[in-house]
Amino acid sequence: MKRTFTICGTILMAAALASAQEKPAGPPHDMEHMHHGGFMQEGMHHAVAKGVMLDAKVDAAAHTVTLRVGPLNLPAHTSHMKMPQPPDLVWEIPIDGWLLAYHPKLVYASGNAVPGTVLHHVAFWNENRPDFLCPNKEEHIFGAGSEMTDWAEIPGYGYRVQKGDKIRVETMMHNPTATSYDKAYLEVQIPFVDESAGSVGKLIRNVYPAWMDVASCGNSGYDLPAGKSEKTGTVTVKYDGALLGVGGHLHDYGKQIVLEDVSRKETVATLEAKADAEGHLESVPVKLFVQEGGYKFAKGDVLKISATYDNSSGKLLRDGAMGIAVGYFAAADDAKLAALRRKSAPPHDMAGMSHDH
Ligand SMILES: [Cu+2]
Repeated sequence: MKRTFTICGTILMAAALASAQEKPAGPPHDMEHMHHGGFMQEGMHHAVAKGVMLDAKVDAAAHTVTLRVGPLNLPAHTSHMKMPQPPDLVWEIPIDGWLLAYHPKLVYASGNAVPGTVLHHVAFWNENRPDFLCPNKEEHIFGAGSEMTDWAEIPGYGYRVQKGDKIRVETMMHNPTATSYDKAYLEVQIPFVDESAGSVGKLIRNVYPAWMDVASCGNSGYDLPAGKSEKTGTVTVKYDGALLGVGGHLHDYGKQIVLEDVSRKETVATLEAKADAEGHLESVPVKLFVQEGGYKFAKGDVLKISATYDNSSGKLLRDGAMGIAVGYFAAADDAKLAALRRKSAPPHDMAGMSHDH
């Protein structure tokens, strides 16, 4: 089936930050193309890596599932365009309950670590739910880039899942290093609560990932001009609720991401990126509002997102930038957000996403 976007992402929460990206995956009705998990970026197909599987191991006693994508063969000095990429893989949720956190790492079969820098991005999409801010997209429940952002648990909160939900796992690798890595695995550890185990014992409130993008509800990637630049976008909140925290996703040369509630004339967060001397992005901070019960949003509030860059490369970088504020949202009336669920995956020909790249 057609995959409408790919992500290069990372989120945040409690010392985690955010990152994400989605791109149109190809022309509409390009079923064959996507069925084989190919991506299309800048008009090129990625070759598909052979023999890459998704393995899910549930440790019922530890209430943790470990997902493993691999084996991945990663020759040195290979861009994400040249690297054969894993196909989209689907993890079928085995429980009714909540996912609490996401802990990504790269390892060999032996368990030895592989540097995170070979991960271009990984993204998890819930095919059974639309995004609550941008319903033309699927709900993007987890993302990480080379910084291997850890999505820590927020005590008292979790992401509601139902048995049989289909989580599409999109993985893109590259290897900018001089070392080849062979038979590596991407591992994501996910602590969960199983409702039927009868041991919930505490109230878990539902949270929803909120991706607030300078591209509004469109394709996240954009061309980065040389020198200083700023891009802004808006998105309208459709539900009363509270943002529990917010991080940001930028690419190299990114300086700052600002989230404002223009209806209230308030700045929600100003996040200053950290970068090295060459402008390579190192991190974007996370601002938490959990203590004060979250930053309140009202239905109808218009959020403005601004990303500033200073591209010192001296040239325009095609599709080189993204600017996304990423947070967790808790609705005042959870029933409304819970109801966004749908029985099956969308036709993947979703409005607004059919433009090609
Ligand atoms: Cu990105």
